[in-house]
Amino acid sequence: MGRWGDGEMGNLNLITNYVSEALSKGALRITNYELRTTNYELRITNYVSEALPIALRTTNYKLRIMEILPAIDLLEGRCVRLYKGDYAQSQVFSENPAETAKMWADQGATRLHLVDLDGAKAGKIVNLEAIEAICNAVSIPIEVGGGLRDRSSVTQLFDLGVNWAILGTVAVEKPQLVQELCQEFPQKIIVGIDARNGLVATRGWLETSEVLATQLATQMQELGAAAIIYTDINRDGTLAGPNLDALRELAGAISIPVIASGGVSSVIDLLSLLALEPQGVTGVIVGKALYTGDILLTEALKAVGPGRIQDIPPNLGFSNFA
Ligand code: AMZ
Repeated sequence: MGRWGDGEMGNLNLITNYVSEALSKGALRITNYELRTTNYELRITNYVSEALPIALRTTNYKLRIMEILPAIDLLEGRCVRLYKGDYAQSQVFSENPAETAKMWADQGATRLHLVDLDGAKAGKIVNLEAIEAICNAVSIPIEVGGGLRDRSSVTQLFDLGVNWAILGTVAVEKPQLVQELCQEFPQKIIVGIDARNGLVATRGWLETSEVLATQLATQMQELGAAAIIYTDINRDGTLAGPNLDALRELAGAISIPVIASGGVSSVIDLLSLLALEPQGVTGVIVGKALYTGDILLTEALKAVGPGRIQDIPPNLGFSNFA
C-alpha cells in the first residue's frame, strides 16, 4: 500500500485501509481508544485529528466531516434503547431525558436525534412532555420522529422549537402529505427510512412493506425531503457495525444528505462512514454505543467532527507512519 500523503492516496480510504491492514497485521492495537504502531504511538483521537488533516492538506483534499447525532429514544418518559426496535427488549438508560440531552450538548453534540417510541407505535405524539423538556434544556438543533402522521403533530413540534420533523410511516402510506409538508416547511422535513433486509418497515417497525428503501428514498427526494435517515433495523441496538453496503447504495441513488443509523459501535465505524461522505452520508446517529461507553462522544467528535483540524501539531510528519 501507499504511504499516507502519497498523491491521491492521501485520502481517508487510505487511512481507513491503513488502520484495517495495520490491525490485521498486528502492527496496531487499540486499547481504550489508544492506538499503538510499531514505531509510533499516539492516541486515536490524535491519530485521526492530527494525521487526517495533514493527509488531506497534502492532496488539497476537502476535509470530510461526519455530524454525530446522539439518539434519545423515549419510552414512557424515559430514555431507553431497544434491541432491533423490539419494544419487549428495552433497556432504560436514563429516567431524565432532558438531563441526558444536556449531557450530550455539554459534551459537544451539535444536533440531537429524538424518537418518540410510544408515538411510533400509537401513531401520535405521546412523549410531548419529555420532548418539550429537552427543547428547554438545550440550545442545539433537535430533530424528532415517531408518531408524526398529520400536519398538526408536525406544527406542534415546530412550535416547541424542534428544528426538523422526521416522517416514517406516512412516507409509505401518505406520500402526498410528505409533499405538502415539504412545500410548507422547506428543509425541515426529514424522511426516516427504516429497512429490514432492504424493505421499508413502518408503524414502530411492527409492519414491513413491499417498498424498497432506495425506491422510497428516490421518491422522497422528488417530493422535497431535506434528508434521509437510513436505519438498518437488524443492526439497531446491536453494536454490530453499520450496513455500509446498503448506505453506499442508498446514498448513490439520491443527492440529498443521508444520515446513517443503526449498529454504530466504535470510532472505527465512524471512520468507515466518513469514507462514504463523498457519496452524501453527512451524519450518523449513535445510540447504544454512547450509552454503554463504547464510544465517548468527545473522542468521536475529535475523530470525525469539525474540531479535529484545530489540533494539528506543526511538527507531525508522515515519516512517523512509515
Ligand atoms: O425502534 C423502533 N421500533 C422504532 C423507531 N426507532 N419505530 C419507529 N422508530 C422511529 C423511526 C423514525 O425516526 O426510526 O420513529 C420514526 C418514524 O415514526 P413514524 O411514526 O413516522 O413511522
